[in-house]
Amino acid sequence: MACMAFPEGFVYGGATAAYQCEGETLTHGKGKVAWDDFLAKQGRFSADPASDFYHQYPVDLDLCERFGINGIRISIAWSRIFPAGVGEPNPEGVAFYHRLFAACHEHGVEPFVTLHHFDTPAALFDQGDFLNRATIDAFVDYARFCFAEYADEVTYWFTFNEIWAVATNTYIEGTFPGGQQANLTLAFQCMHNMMLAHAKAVVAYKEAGYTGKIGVVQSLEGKYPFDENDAGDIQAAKNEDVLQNQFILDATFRGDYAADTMEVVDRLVAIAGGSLDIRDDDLAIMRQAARLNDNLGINYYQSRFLKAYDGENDLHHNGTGEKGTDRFRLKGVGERVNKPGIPTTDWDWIIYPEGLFDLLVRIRLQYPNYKQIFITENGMGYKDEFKDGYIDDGPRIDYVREHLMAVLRAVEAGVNVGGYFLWSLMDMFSWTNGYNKRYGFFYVDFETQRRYPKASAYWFKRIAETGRLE
Ligand code: BGP
Repeated sequence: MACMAFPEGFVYGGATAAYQCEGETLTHGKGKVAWDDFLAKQGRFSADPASDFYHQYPVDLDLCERFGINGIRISIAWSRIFPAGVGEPNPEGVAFYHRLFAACHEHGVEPFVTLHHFDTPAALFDQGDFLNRATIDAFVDYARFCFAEYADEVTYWFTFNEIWAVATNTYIEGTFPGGQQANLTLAFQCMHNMMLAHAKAVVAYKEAGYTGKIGVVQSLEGKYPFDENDAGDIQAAKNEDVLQNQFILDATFRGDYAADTMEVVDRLVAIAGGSLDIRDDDLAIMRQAARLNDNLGINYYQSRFLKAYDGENDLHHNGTGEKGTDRFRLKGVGERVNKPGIPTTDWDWIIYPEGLFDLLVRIRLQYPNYKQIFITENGMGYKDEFKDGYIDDGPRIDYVREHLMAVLRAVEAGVNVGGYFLWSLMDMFSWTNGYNKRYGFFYVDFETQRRYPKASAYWFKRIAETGRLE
């Protein structure tokens, strides 16, 4: 096989998120998030102590250093800084992230910091989360505080993680706290309001004269018609593409919504009922931010094949790893189907690296003002087997290799990609799946909190050290 080199300065990273790894969810002055009660009520699993990153971060950063991982995605838990979302900061929380960022630098691991990873403080969540415009202002105040507090420690900022995931899991699939199903209107409104909050934070960052880089992390998927010659399937793919990809990409890079985007949005909102509140003032600040974004984070796991669908809504989330149980059929939007011959994970995620290549090239062509892209998450949920400290995660290695190949092909095609972060650095809590869905380079024994490098960690180390994919 050809030997392919990564660009100069490429970041070889691992990703984490505060609520999924820190533990100490209600201690050290941290305020509640909606997930705390939601998970307790569900009774399936808890995010305490998760991977105990609050205490184990020196161990994890040491592993990064030893395995050539020179970047880490970290999110700040908003409610650790402002327990009620607004008001007085919690000094213990503020100090924790100073210690964490200092340790990153001691180990030569660049922190890429996200301000919001699915964890709006409960006090704000209960008042409508981002559907309530007061949350936008609170977020921008929190962002300003973090920019000032950590200016000397953090160069790479992301405002939000996966605006689409918040919207779909809260208002379409109903798997997140406060979940509703098939409310496309609220999903679009949520995405618009979060993109407005992103824009305001970007403008605040740049106006204050900071010299670091700022952007947003979006979760994108390739959307393909099941039958390329079927007009209904083609339309279904377009519907899903606008819903998940194009609406937020327009918001990110244009600062408004193109006519062909709004044609689909208006049709889907008409099916769902209600109307959208998108104001001229919103678009003015979003257009300003669209010119200022430094980078886009893409989280890519899978693509979808769509068939036309006009039956009743029928949604079931596979949160157990029982293959073949996932269903997503949305009236007037489409039905997600598997394509024969294309592999899926135990959680029914379609493994399709070509989709990543297509998305990267598309962004370069459709949004030529993008500056740099980081693959901020990619990885494979897998039921890793622990055999006396040895974890052979060959399928994960294959998955990552194929996706890195797609990245390198896109780079060759002229796309500026600055780095790749595996989801996840070490095993951690999965929001709707708990602990048997593992993703890490490092196996975590959740009883003892000991870490064990998996085969994929050794494999990735060689890539990070040589800068080449063999
Ligand atoms: C992304 C999230 C992560 C992570 C990952 C894997 O959407 O940003 O937080 O959880 O997906 O998803 P899951 O845990 O549902 O398998």
